[in-house]
Amino acid sequence: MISRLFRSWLVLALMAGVLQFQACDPLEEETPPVTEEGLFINEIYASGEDWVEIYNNLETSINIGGYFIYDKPSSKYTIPAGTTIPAKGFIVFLCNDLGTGLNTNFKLTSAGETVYLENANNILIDRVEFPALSAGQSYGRYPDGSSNLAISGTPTQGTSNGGNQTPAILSTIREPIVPGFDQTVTIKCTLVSTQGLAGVKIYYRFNGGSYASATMTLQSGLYTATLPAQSVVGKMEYYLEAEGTNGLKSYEPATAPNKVLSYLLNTDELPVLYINEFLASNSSCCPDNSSGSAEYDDWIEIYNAGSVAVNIGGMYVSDNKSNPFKHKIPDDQPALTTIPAGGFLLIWADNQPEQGALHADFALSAAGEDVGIYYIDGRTINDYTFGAQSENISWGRTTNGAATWKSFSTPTPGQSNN
Ligand SMILES: [Ca+2]
Ligand SMILES: [Ca+2]
Ligand SMILES: [Ca+2]
Ligand SMILES: [Ca+2]
Repeated sequence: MISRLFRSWLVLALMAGVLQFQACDPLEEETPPVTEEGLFINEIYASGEDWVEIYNNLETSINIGGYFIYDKPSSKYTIPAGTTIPAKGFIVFLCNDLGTGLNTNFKLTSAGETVYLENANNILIDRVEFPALSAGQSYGRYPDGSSNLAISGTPTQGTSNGGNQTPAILSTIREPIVPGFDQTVTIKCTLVSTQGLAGVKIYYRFNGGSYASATMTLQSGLYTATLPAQSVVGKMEYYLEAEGTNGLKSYEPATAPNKVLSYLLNTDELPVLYINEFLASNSSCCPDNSSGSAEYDDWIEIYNAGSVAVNIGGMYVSDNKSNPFKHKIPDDQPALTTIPAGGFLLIWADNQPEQGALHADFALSAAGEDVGIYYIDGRTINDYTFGAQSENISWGRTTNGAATWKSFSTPTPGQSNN
């Protein structure tokens, strides 16, 4: 059908002698040209309090009332009348769904998308496709209004981006992920770009006090440092700093040292908890009603085989044994997260942590994967690797806490399997 239409169109176009292939290609999604108007989407922040900064590169102020800013052409936000940007100045739109004043009617996704700026005559004047951004990172033009776009570790909301971006830390690895006593710990990181990088440092302290620092050196492509072994119970806190040759610094976590990375060395006896039953493919078994409507979500049942109640707040659940810290159970709602001796607790694996303390930010794969519960320091309390699962049939221990597993055509979420 499409190819027949295309052929008819081609014939008509050739007959008319106006074959402008690029502008008229019916098979391509419409990507209108950008008209140079001296205005630029100059910087974008998309992880948390989202915003878009517009820069006026002209020598005169410009009234952008009636212009449009949007991430979906079907829902454009109209910039209020009278909104002006001074010569060589900036204006910031908060992307928060409010849809009034300098608050747009859309939010941005930290996974990356495209933002558009259009004038009052619906002519596209700028378009920026940004990549995935972590907390504390922005994507912008260096220098302001140029075509050089980069991720920076130092957002400059409403002010000049400067000549160079600050090197941004892309990811951090800890080896081992669950350190033990008398063990050195290696921290590695990668940077978004090493352009304009002066150096990378780690700051660390054990059980409070002031931070010591060490230079991270490039080893096998990763900036690497070793934290000293510890022989006593306590908490190691650390954060990373990347400094640019422009003197600007960025941090991981972005708000360090207010927020830092950490690990615990702990000798608590582990509670006697079991992954007792789970359902990885739910279409009609048992609804999660937390949102007010029935959601057929995956779930995990935990059984407390011990003789005392256990509050799992501050502990972790995960669907990946190599990442025990995947989802932390909130530690401020003990009434929800305490399992009585001999009792059961249901955690929804629904990727909807906003639905409450008993909702994990992962789901279970019906093709099979891991499911586990881990102590506050990451030590394994109990985990299990499962194979392919059937719809609405759970997999559980028989009897509660026992080593044998079987399928349950009548699942018992939050109730005894016996
Ligand atoms: Ca800026
Ligand atoms: Ca849910
Ligand atoms: Ca999963
Ligand atoms: Ca059960």
